[in-house]
Amino acid sequence: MKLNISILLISVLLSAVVFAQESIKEERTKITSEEEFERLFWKKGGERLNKTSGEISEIKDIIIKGNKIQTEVWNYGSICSPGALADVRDLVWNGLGYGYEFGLIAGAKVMSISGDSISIISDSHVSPNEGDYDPSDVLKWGWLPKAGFSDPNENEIASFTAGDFDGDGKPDSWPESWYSSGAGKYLWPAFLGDASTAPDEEVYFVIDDYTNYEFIGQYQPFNGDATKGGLGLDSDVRMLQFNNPLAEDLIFSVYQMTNASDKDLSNFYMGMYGDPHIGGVGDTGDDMAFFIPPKGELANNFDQRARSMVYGWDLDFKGRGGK
Ligand SMILES: [Ca+2]
Ligand SMILES: [Ca+2]
Ligand SMILES: [Ca+2]
Repeated sequence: MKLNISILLISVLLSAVVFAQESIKEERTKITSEEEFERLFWKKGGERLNKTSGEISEIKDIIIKGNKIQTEVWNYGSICSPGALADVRDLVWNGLGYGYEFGLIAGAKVMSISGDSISIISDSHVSPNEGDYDPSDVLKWGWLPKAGFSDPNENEIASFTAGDFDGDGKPDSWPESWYSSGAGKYLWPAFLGDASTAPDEEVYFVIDDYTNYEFIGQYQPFNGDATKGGLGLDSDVRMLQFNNPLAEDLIFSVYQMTNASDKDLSNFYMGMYGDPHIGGVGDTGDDMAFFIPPKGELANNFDQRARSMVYGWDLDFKGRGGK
């Protein structure tokens, strides 16, 4: 099976304090038909995107605040980044910072050209001394954003609530290609469609792992093409926020990943790593974490719906400076 699509839904649960929500939200129209989606994005999944590789020049970020969580998102798979949020853009932990970095990781065991079994892993770590980079620490050997999913003249990732500050009818961070001549306006490629459950904020971007050249001499995902490395993975990425009281302290990260390569991937894993930094810089020594397994002795004390979950906490329930 060449096409290997998997969807990962991760909830990041953070306790929160109320902050002022921006009350002005422009009315937006979303794509609701399969035909319109395919016109703008070609066919879902498959080989639509593998012509171009992700690029360093496409790296952008955005601060999202669609509910009680305000955080920074980078368009190569990371939520937060080392040192970027610090105590500035954080309204959850009372000025202590709450995220060093969260991000996407995917890997597979494949057969090399010489017949050896090798494991290739693509990560989104921002810092060269934590993630995979080329020897000069410049090119990310992992996830990078593809061009075409935001306005090339804007610094922000496209988001559902993006402003139209120049008044030209196009939300400023959206790419020109999202204009629908049939609808006579720009349409948001909504994940959930135009339903009552539509999120209050949504960001959308597309990434690939083609610049992961660590094993390019031993494994080429696209036959005869040594310019593309990694596993040959494309992924649509969405971050969703709902202002509903049931979900106001959650961010949903949805990755729709496609094996766009010429080869099968039979031994494949994907997931998310995270460093929640609970209590802020200087109080990370007592950050704790646990995984509640789906069943067994360690799961018995937990409600069924709480299982298969990773969570973190601060050991003494106090952050830096006693906060
Ligand atoms: Ca505009
Ligand atoms: Ca701590
Ligand atoms: Ca502490």
